[in-house]
Amino acid sequence: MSDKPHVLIFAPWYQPAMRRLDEISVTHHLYLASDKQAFLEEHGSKCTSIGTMHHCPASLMDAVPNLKLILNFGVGYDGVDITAATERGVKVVNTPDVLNDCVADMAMALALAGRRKVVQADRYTRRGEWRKRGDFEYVNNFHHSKIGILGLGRIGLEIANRCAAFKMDICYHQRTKRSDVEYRYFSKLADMAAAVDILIAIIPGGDSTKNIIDKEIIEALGPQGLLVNVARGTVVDNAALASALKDGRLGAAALDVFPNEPEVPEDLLNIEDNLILTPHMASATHYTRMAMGMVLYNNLQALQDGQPLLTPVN
Ligand code: NAP
Ligand code: 8YV
Repeated sequence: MSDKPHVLIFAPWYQPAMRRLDEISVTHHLYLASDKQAFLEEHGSKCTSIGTMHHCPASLMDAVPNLKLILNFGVGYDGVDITAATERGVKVVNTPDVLNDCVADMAMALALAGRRKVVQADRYTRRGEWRKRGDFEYVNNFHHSKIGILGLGRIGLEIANRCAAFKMDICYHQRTKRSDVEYRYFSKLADMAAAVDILIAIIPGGDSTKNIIDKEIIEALGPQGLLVNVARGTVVDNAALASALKDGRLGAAALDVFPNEPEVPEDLLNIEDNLILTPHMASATHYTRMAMGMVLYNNLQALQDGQPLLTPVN
């Protein structure tokens, strides 16, 4: 009989990385089951790990009585009930660092496209507007902009590195001032929003950051301002955002994340002129997704070998 650990897959991730996982484990794909209850009754007790992306409720942990480890494909784990896991003696691991460059690249792509209206200009050209109406509208510089990074953590620092190459004036807000960087620190998000041209959100989701970018912050950013959200959909009050974009109280926005994915709020979908939307793809390159998968693979192997976990969250 195989001594491979059994892993209950709640949400599957990048297929080539899933296939690597199959080398060292037996995977049970709950999301494919039509009768989830019956599937859990049949396979739950033999599984010692759950594989997921961002979400794992306490009820699922209870359906896996021999659970030791939750493998979270992503650095953000706001939907994993960490308290419930800890209470049950279950460890959670995530995938930090290996995606920093990739997510920072996407943040810059959205900021650059948002500021220079690249997507809107593409539509303008394809629709024959250039011929009919002449030159596309004039926009603001990207280089030399004032940029505010909300969350100067692992990914935020990589965004700052890229902004430096664009000769930007870089500042940041988070709860703790860093002692290892020279960038200007704002202890109040509203003050930073009022001072910058571009605000990039790259903080964790969850209750402590819910709607942290509210009407006040959006209006402080103002009619020439650009908001980029590559954090979590929950960090922005999206109704306030849609309203401000429609009547020009905010210049533009570019969003990679939404509160209830893959749903996108209807009032955002209807805004084209000053809003760019992407489907939560900031880490979605082959290389990075494989690297994320390998972090989980190595954690599972460590558990099997009785070695310390590599990226524990709790
Ligand atoms: P990290 O290294 O932990 O950095 C997060 C930063 O946010 C920290 O510097 C922290 O500083 C700050 N922060 C936390 N809570 C805050 C609050 N309430 N108010 C203000 N600042 C706060 O995390 P990371 O690896 O850079 O990842 C950040 C997040 O990006 C993830 O949690 C995830 O949600 C998101 N993400 C999205 C994608 C995507 O595909 N779009 C990909 C990867 C990650 P303080 O503790 O000092 O406040
Ligand atoms: C996702 C992310 O993991 O790491 C995170 O927190 O949001 C992304 O890298 C990825 O989209 C798979 O859900």
